[in-house]
Amino acid sequence: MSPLAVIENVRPSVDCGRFAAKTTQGLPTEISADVFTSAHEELRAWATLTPPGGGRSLEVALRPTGNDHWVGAFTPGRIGCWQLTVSGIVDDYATWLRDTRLKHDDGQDVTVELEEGARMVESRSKAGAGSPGQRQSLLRLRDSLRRGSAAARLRTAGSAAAVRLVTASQPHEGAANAGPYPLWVDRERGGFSAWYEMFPRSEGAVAGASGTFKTAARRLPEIAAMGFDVVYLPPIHPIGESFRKGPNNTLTAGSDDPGSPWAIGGAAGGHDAVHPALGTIADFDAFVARARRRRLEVALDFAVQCSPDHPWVSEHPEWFKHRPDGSIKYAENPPKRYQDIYPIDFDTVDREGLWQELKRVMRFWIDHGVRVFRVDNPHTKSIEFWSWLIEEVHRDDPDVVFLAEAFTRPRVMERLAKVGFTQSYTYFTWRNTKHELSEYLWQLSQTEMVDYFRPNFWVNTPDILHEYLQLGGPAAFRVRLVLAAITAPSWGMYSGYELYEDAPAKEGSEEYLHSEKYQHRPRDWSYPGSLAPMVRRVNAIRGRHREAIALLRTLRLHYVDSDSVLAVSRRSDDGGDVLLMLCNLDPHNVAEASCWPDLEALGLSGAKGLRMHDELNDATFTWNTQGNYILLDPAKTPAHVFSVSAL
Ligand code: Z3D
Repeated sequence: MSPLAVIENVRPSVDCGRFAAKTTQGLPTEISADVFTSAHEELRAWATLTPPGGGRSLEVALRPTGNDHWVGAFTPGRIGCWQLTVSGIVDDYATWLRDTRLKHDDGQDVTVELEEGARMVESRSKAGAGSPGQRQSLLRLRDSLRRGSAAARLRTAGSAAAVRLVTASQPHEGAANAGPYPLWVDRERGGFSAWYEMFPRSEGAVAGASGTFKTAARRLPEIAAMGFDVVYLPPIHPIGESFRKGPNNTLTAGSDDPGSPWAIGGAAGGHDAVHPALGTIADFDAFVARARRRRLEVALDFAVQCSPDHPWVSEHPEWFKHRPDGSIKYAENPPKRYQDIYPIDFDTVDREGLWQELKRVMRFWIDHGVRVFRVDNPHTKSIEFWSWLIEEVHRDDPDVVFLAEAFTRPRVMERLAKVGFTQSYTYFTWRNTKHELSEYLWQLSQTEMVDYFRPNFWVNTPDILHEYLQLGGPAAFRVRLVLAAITAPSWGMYSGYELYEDAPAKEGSEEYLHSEKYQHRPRDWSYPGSLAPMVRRVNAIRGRHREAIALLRTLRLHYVDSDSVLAVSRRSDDGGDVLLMLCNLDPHNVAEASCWPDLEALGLSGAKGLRMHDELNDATFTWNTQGNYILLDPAKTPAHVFSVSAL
């Protein structure tokens, strides 16, 4: 009996298979494991992938890369939940062949060994694994292992045809198996997306009057032209009047103030209604249809909370926690206070009723063509609930994408990803130095997080205008644009960014002055110096290098002898497409530096020199394999985005 192989560290997997790992349709997915025995047997290892709903499994051979590590790859075609199993088996024939050759080369007599080989081949023919034809071939091989000189017999035994024949006939009974591990496959948008956030009520707003879905739709062609594929709308539902917030987060609103869209619910309805000022549900459908014609998907906000005027507050008082005096405490996300909304009690006695209603709401919007949801503050709600909801929705609609707006502790953000969120907001906004970015990119791409946590890098949000942007001028906006869009598979931008809006509510605040969260902000998009053309150029680079940008695990950092220049490469699985981005993170000063590209990391080990085509600035350079001089003037361009090839 051969020893049973040991299998460890199967990837992608999450917490030993407790949660599904993630990958994306059409994206080469690496499978790896450590497979070994205590002794020196030759092994074979392979992965079996069972598609969603059963059906024919795929078998992927794994190859050893040294140190008992085995690697293979497959490209999933179907979305949904696959099952991954890794198997390993002692390859008796290969072990026998290797040892017999060694003895023979050493001058030892191998007559008995050759007979052992012949018998092994014979027993394979009896095991009956193959076709009658294969059995015949095995018997012929057996006979030739008994004829001629030892050298000739060993040559026959080691021929490619013989090895293939005997390998195929090996029964799998003695194999060790690890798994199955669930592997969730999303459609492309789950793993590769460019988001644009806009408040529809601002587009076409005039003094005191809201913009509408109709006026907002006029903006869609420009959003599409910038190269975005998701247009995300903050809540579009009726807004409460009780405790409505006024401009600049004041606690009293004037009669013309529209209130925060996240204060959901009023006389006109709740989560399944549209704000009358925006139009009707038919107008919303038309907006979705117009977006689709531009290849834009509409993403809605899923914010589980209620204005005091929401119908649920009177219809389902048990869904809220009441204090001894009968009042309900407003919601918080310390230190932030949301005085205009009530939180929902996910542990209500009517948990079933509440959860089903929330699922119904989501289904309502799915039926209106919405397949992407940005989930508001999920970390202040029940993780169990999200796990349940996402599974329920994915059962019928595996194409629905969930973005978690969780800005909290790492473990909580990771858990939300594990229970099914497709993508997550990140700390990117607060990672501005070379050291911070290097560490963060390393963590997201080179640790096990890459198996389940898909970062979406936002350059700004209505809640986050980072000091870097407040103080850095247009150059800072260009820097963060390139960083987000080139280093992350998914990125996002909140409107106004292209106009370099940088005024904070007050010194030291990350909130915008005159924030659009509390008032209409119609904008003049025709501003001559707008960043829009550069956004378009950067998104176009993404479009030309989809796989390299979507594949986070091949991201690498490269050495540059300057603290203000970051060098990051992105690479397709087969190395056929390689990008190297160099970015001057200092928006105020010219950077002069030298870069030593890590050729092995680029998959270009043997190259004598490199052809560097800068797709951002349309220029071509020749690099050597040592230090290469670069100069980046933030007043002109903060970065090179090179498409790299060997000379
Ligand atoms: C954020 C939301 C907005 C305002 C608050 C207001 C609240 C409710 C927040 C709560 C979650 C999420 C959103 N981070 O904009 O806060 O900023 O002042 O009280 O109306 O809405 O939903 O991005």
